[in-house]
Amino acid sequence: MKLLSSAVVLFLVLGSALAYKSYSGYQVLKTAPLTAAAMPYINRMSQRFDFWGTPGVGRPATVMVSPEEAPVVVAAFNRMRVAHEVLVADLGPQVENQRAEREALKVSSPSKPRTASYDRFMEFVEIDAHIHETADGNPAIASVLDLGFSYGGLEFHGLKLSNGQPGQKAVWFDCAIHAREWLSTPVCLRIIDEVLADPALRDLADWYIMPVANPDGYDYSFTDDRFWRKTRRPTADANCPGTDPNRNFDFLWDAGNPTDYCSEVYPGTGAFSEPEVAAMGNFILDIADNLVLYVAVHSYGEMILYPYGHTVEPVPNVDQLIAAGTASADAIAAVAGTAYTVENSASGLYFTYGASDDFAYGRGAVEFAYTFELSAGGSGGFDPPASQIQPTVDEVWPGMLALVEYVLAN
Ligand code: 0X9
Ligand code: ZN
Repeated sequence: MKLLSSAVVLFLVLGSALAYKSYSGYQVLKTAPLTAAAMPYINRMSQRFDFWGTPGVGRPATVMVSPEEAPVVVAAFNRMRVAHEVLVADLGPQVENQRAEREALKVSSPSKPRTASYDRFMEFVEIDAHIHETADGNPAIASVLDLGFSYGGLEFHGLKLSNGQPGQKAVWFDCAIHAREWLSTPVCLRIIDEVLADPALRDLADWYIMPVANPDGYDYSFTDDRFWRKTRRPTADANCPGTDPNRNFDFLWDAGNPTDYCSEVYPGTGAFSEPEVAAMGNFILDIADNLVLYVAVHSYGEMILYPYGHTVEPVPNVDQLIAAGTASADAIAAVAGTAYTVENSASGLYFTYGASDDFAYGRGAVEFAYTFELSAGGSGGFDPPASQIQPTVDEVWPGMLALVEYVLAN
């Protein structure tokens, strides 16, 4: 009997290790700071290859390549005179080590967390339980935002924190719409902790917070593939499921997106084709009258990006957007010196269509809309160690607070 159960345990451990995508032989290439002349080319390349972070003029770009892609990308960079170097020669060991570390830290009963954890990355099921417990334990303040179900049948939940006064202005934060950007979720969890603890914050505004805006993708990045970005709904190409939710919003959806199903920025078959994006977008429109601030938390780049992503033409309240963004960046820098830049999403000549911030601003008429790109970490950027969570939330929360205070005072 003992032998049998050991065999079962061994099978399960090996099974889960085998199921996890191996990045053995994958590389991360880093370019020299990009020139404006290189940007049209980088824009096109980014539709086919997995660029990490937001490429921009004057900044190096990083791109992850499989063993098959590496020679193609290297040859293309050489032909286009884009200087580059190998940043990570083999992603495999790091991905595997971090997975093993997570297994070791795993809690025995993930559906029962009392508090948010900042010493490890929480799984979807834990976060969902945490959201429910928070609402159940604080019925006068907290309620579950029920946005239905993800394509894969996970409950699509956020939290509303409010003093209950009707007609209050509202602020919105969503995290992990890109599955692999794990550092973002703890930022949302920290906002929840702070607003729960401080009635004055609830007197400022109603707070809408979605810690995991892409449940299927987030869960899949824990169980199967560390660098999964998109949703999980199948496409017409059986080899390439998933849509980039941040290209699927109903704002300029079809203006310039790729049609390649395998692209990391594949925008879906139509605006709001993804159930999660439709639910979130429609909810934002429902509360848009009261919503004064929309924030999407992503990684990485240490940037506070404001609309629009499809043009470098300044929007009407650009000065206010910059002033509020700068107040936030200053508050972040005051903690540990991390320098976030405040930029127009397209200022690096990296153009996007159908993104959530532009939707909130352009369709929802939410006056202040931003994407925060947090710090990079780990091998090349997208797999920060758990030890980076606490310093990140410690410096970003004051930035979020300064932003909210600025927006509500202006
Ligand atoms: O490209 C994106 O969706 C975001 N960068 S990421 O590396 N996290 O994928 C940036 C979105 C910024 N907003 C717009 N471009 N509208
Ligand atoms: Zn992102």
